[in-house]
Order: sequence, then structure tokens, then C-alpha cells
Amino acid sequence: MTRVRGVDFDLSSKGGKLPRRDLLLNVCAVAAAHVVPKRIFASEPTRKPNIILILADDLGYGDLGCYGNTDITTSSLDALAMRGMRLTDFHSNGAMCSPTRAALLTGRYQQRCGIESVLSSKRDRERGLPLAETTFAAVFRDAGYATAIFGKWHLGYTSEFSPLRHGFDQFRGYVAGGLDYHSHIDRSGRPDWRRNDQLEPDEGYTTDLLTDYGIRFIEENKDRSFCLYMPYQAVHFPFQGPRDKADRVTGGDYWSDAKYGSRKDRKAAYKEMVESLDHNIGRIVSTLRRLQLQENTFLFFTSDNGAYSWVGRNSPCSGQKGSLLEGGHRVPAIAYWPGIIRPGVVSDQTLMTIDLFPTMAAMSAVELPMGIMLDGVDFDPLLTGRGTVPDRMVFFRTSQEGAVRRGPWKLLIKRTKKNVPAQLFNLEEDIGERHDLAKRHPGIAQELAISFDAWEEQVAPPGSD
Ligand SMILES: [Ca+2]
Repeated sequence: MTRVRGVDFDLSSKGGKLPRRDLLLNVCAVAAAHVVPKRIFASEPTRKPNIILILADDLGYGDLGCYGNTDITTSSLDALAMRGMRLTDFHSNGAMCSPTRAALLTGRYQQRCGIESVLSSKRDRERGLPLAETTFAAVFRDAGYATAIFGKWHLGYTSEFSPLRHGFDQFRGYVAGGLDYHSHIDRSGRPDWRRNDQLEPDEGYTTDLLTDYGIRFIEENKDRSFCLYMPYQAVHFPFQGPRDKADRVTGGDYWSDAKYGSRKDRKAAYKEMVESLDHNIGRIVSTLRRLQLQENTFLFFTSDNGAYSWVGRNSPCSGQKGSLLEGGHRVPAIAYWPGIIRPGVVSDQTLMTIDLFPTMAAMSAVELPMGIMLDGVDFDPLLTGRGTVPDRMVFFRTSQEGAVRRGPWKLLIKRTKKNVPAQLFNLEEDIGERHDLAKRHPGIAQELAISFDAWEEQVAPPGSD
């Protein structure tokens, strides 16, 4: 471990150690006062910095080379980590798609807006992200940025909940989850490729197509500030590589095993999908370099939840997508901004999706609206080397489980099984969550349980979803 400005940095390729600190309960952090990040290598920007937020879908903690994977080639993301900061204790707010996206857009626990579960295209077609929520896109748009989302929305199926009503100037992509990568047909057999609020088919493998849109947007807005949100489809099922054929046609039903696609070598397909994603992120970075925008752009990459462990890899975590074991929500995360974020740093600070909204605002010196209450904390001091993130507790909840973290300690609660005692893990010593220490440390377990109850009462009591 190397100590830099009060922060312990693990400069090894593995990372995974957690900092030892005295921690304070911070159930509802109000965003800190925002300051212009100190540029440490380059000259002052002439306009507000650009934002590029890239979200992979279902990519596991161990799926990238820079997180220890030796089977899948991810040279673009590995290079990004080498030239930026790699985070080893970053968490998606949810263990599934919609909840994490609600938290990402609002900077608040998703329970506050009632999106604790995936919005199903069968059951939840009338639901969506409430218009009363303030999104990061609306804040950047109001600050004069060009805003766009290219990819998966999954926060409402009707135009009432469209990205256009949540701060985005333009939208290309889809509103459901798990499209065919080639025919863009959803699991209910509906075409779901859109330009703004209208269905408008386009041809191409979705990872390539979304990147094409992103590059065009960057080129068109190279002379003004822009905020680009790229929630890629990759690497969610169906498992289809760039050279495969479409599996789905309009009117079909793909809710059974057919939802995974026709390939039987699913792990091989998954590898192709990750490598295609990596290649396309390389295209985005090359575009920034070609247009000389690199030094005025903050790029952040992460995933919306962990991988299904039968195709992807969450190692060394146990559990998978949907679970509140670490494998469900500890995800890769890379921050990149040449001249601002020092290259090659690995940080084990505990961070989560809700922190991105205040951090993006702080990194670009965009003012938050008066009175906005965010749960996330701004970690720009960590990125810029000016300090650390305030110590706090963080909370997770699905319909099945709850969890609370304080430093290395994690309490895992079975919500649906009242007679099953909560489990306590020390993630610093046991990232695989194999040794329940609740009986050995009953005081810590009790303190965390009380904090979890207090958090639930504050954000959304049980059963309010
Ligand atoms: Ca997902």
C-alpha cells in the first residue's frame, strides 16, 4: 500500500484491501459544496469540461484484464485503467438493471423513487422514473451542455417517462432490457429501437451502433460542452457476438430459455461481447484523442450490476447478478481524465453509483440546483488527489435481501426469511463472504442492524416498492 495525501493506494494489480478508518454514520449525505477541481498538469480549460459516462450491463468484477481476468482481452479498458484511476471497492446501487439506473440518474438511493426492482416490460409498462426527480442530465442541460443518451434506458416504457423528459436532448436506443443484438427485438417480440420517442429501426450490432451514435455526437459537439451517457447493451443476454445472426423476429416469445439466444457456447459468446465492448470503448477514446478533447473530458466507466457467474466472472467475490453478496454489486470502475486524474492509481475507497452525479458535477464545476438532496457523495477530491471521501455507511436493498457496509464490515440480511439470522463478514479478510462472524462480533452486527433499520425508515420503509 502507498499513502498519498492521506489516502491509501494499492498500486498492485490486484487491489482489494479496504482502508481502516474510524467511520461515521452518514445516512443521508447532502452534496458537499462544489469547487473547481485543481488542474495539476495542464492549463485551465476554456469551457466547462465534457462528461462521458459509460455503463456496461451485467459486466462482472472479474471480467476485465485489469481486474485479473486472463481469458478475455480488454486492452482498451486496461489502458484506460493504466492512464487513469482504477477503483476496487466500487458498487452498483442495485444488483439488477433498473434500480442501479434510477440511482445513477438521481444520485439518490433508488428506494426513494420506488424503483427497487427491475421494471418488467410485462408487468410495469405504466411505471417509470418519476418526473419529480432531478437527473444529472437535467442539471447539465440547464448548465448549457448538449446532453445525449445512447443505449438502454430501462426507467419507463412510455413517452411519459422518456429520457427526453429527464434532461436528455436526444436518445437513440431502447427502453426495455435484453434485446436481440442484431434484430433489436425485445423478449416480447416487439421492435424496440428508437430515435427519441419514436420507433425507428437501424441496422447493426448494438455495441457498434451505439458507439457510432456516440462518436457522431462527440464530433457534432466538439466545440461546446457535452454530457454523453452511454449505457451499452453489452454484456447482457442474449449471448450474441458481432458476427452472429439475429435470433429473434417480430411477434416471437423469448421469455423462456430462448431469451439467452441460440448459441450453445455461451461463455465463448460472452467473451466476444466483452471484447467488442472493449474495442468500441477504444473507439470513443480514440475519437477524443483525434479531436483533442481528452484533456477537457471526464470519462467514467462502470457496470450496472455483477455478472451471471455461469457466463461471466465476479471473482474473487461470491454471488452473482441479483444477489447482495459482493458478486452482485461490486463492479469494475475506471475514472479517466489526462492531466487531472493521476495515472496508474488504484483506490480501495468504498464508493457507489449514487456518488457519480455529485462527482460529475464537481469535476465539471456545474452548480447543483438549490435545495437538491443527494445521497451520494462527491469523490472528486479522491480523483484529483486533494483528499479523501467522507467516511460513511452505505446501504443496499432488494426485495429479497438487505446489506449495510461500514469500512470492512458488512451485514447481510435475509428480508424474506425472518428466522434466518443476519450474517456478518469482514471483507478485508474475506471478500468471498465465506465466514460468518456475527456470533464472534455481536456488537458490530447489532450496530449495523440498527443503522439499516434507521436507513429503511428514512428512504422507504419495507414494502413501499
Ligand atoms: Ca444489468
